[in-house]
Amino acid sequence: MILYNAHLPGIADGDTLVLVAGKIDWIGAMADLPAVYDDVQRVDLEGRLVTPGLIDCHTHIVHGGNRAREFEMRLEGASYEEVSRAGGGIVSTVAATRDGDEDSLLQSALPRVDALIAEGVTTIEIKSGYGLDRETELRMLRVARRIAQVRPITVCTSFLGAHAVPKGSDADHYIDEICIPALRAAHAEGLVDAVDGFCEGIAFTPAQIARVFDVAKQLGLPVKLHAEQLSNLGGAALAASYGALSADHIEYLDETGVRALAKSGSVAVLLPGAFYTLRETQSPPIDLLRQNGVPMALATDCNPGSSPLASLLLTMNMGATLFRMTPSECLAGVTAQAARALGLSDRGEIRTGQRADLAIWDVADPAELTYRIGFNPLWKRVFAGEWT
Ligand code: DI6
Ligand code: FE
Repeated sequence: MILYNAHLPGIADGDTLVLVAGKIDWIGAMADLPAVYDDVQRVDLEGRLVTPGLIDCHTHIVHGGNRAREFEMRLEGASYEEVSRAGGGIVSTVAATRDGDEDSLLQSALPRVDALIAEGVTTIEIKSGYGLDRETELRMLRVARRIAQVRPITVCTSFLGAHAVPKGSDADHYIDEICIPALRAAHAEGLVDAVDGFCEGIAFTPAQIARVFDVAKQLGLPVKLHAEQLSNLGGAALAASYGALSADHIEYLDETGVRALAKSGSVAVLLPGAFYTLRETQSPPIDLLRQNGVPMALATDCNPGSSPLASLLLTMNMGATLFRMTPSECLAGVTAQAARALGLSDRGEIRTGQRADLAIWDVADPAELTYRIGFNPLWKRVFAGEWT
């Protein structure tokens, strides 16, 4: 397929893309189109903006139930940590997720997935972490894989067994006797693309996370970490020492942590939806990340508690307004940098050889994607060269 009359920012004189066998085969000016493409079907984009398909690199989109009641408690003044210590929070979603079978978890996740797709998302990451037992952790990951069968998107899975300590359990016992064996079982079933954890006072210590990461390393799986969200336990530096794909949240990250990420080449995944929902006041160290050349991605963190957000466009707006990221950083944060956070080198950029996952927008200036609130200017999507 030939897409001509396209607005391709940053590509000098380029107004045409040729897609062949699911990939970008040629980019340039229509006037220079090589004759080999003479018979290929053409579509006039009438000047519309073309970006890579958007990538949501951090979601908990598969989960049972909702936490609207907890939302009300927080409006009445309870903090996220207080709710969590009172038996609400993550462990209440665990009960609802254990109750759901594969089909019901799939049916409840799909409307959220479809909301992302409607805004041009073509790749999403999905974590386990609301099972906290072997059976439910694996079920969540199977549902994540099924999403990629019933929708045209790519799904990358992360095993997040180390998300919370289940009610009545001891954290060390849980890590060694439940979480790590579940990781091995999920890996054996081909369900795991990466391994994640939650390093925090209300979750796991760096030493406990390190035990999970050691197993990930043995299995040849990349790691990432929820780090420095509510306090600084040195989680990002720990993740960096394992060559992590990313450190996520990182509101409380200090300069030592930023340097560690720069050295390991890990991506800083910023989650303004959680910052907004929890009314956090400590912003991630954006200037330090910039100065140290740490790539910044943005993601929804779509989950029922701290970020009930299913819009990557709104996430971009929040990245700008709450974190003062520039609109071009926001766009790179949901394309090239998000791809990097997932270890995917075949997508996220408009470049020859890349997978033809594209979003086509009815806007003149790419900054419009970040600036409007609650408005979706998507015109069409292309998944691996196919219109939808
Ligand atoms: N941090 C988060 O933002 C999500 N998990 C985590 O470790 C929130 C999960 C939840 O509140 O259900
Ligand atoms: Fe998260």
